[in-house]
Amino acid sequence: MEVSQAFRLPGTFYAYDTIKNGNINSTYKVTYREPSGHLKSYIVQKINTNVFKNPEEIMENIDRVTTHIRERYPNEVSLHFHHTAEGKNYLYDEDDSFWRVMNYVDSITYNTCDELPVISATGEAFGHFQNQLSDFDGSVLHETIPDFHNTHKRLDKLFDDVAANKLGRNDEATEEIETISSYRYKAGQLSERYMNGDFPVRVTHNDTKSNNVLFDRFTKRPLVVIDLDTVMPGMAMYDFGDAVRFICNTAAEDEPDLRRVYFDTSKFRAFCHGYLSEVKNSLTKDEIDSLVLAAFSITVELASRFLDDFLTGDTYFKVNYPGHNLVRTRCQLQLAKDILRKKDELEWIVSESIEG
Ligand code: GN1
Ligand code: MG
Repeated sequence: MEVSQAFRLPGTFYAYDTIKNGNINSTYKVTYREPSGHLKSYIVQKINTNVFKNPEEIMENIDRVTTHIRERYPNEVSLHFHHTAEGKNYLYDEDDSFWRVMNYVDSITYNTCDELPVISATGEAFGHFQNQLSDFDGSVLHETIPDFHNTHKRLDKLFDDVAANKLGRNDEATEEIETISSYRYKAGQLSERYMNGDFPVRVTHNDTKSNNVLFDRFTKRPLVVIDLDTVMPGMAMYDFGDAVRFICNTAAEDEPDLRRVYFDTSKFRAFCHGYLSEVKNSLTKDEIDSLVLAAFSITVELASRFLDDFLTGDTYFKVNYPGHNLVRTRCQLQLAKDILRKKDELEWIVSESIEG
């Protein structure tokens, strides 16, 4: 492979696998036989430059963040990016695709997980990540996707696209448009308050799905948080919200059978315990009081992003079949509805997690 050669991986090519996680970039595990005979694997990724318009800026951000973490926590597993002969941690190939290569960490990840201790450990991992970056100066970071989790703006954009009805697809999504419209004010509140300076500006991950934590296959303890493409200044509670949106869903993110989609409160309790054990002394009271609303808001936000992509021609998220983005929308809205229904119980679990 030409890309691996450019990154000067030692040895001869042995095998490659496609890693099918993620809706945006393409990821491969590539294995080389080193001159010693030993097999060594790497992660090779092609960045979707339709989504990440300035991939060089992403690599600069990642370089800064991983350097900071490595300096502060030298004994922890960390991400290393390989450099080309020109000293760059990325490569444009002849088709102008953008590639990067990093160390492969032998590990397991969870797309779904019913083991409460693992869920709690996922909470710890994201809480720890927040702490690792608490003394990192976010102002040096490029805003790789402007207004990425500005729910208020995302909703405005959705309703502009609904008004335009460019592809005439509104009719297929009447109910979903109505539901999001009824949630619009509530879901946009936190991002509004953030813009008004009501919450501290934190350095956040912004894509805290559980499969972005690598676990030791034997001890099932977290090793490292990955996918740093969207590390930017943001709200701590949105990282929490995005994580529980993904983990506490009893079904997959794109489950078509809505009867299977619930927000699991036992999983929520497990995640809260892990997460708050790390950050309960560093988050403000306002942030802690907003955790449940953040889970609702980011779920509605993602529903609106899927729906917007459906209405405007499926150009952002990879889709596996026509209507995939509409199915994703329905699933996220079902989840948001269940979060609202269980709000009081979830608030109670948050306060209980702080005490214990
Ligand atoms: C995208 O590609 P992936 O899985 O890392 C998206 C997230 C969404 C997620 C939903 C840059 O992440 O914001 O929450 O899909 N990333 C980007 O599965 O838009
Ligand atoms: Mg991601």
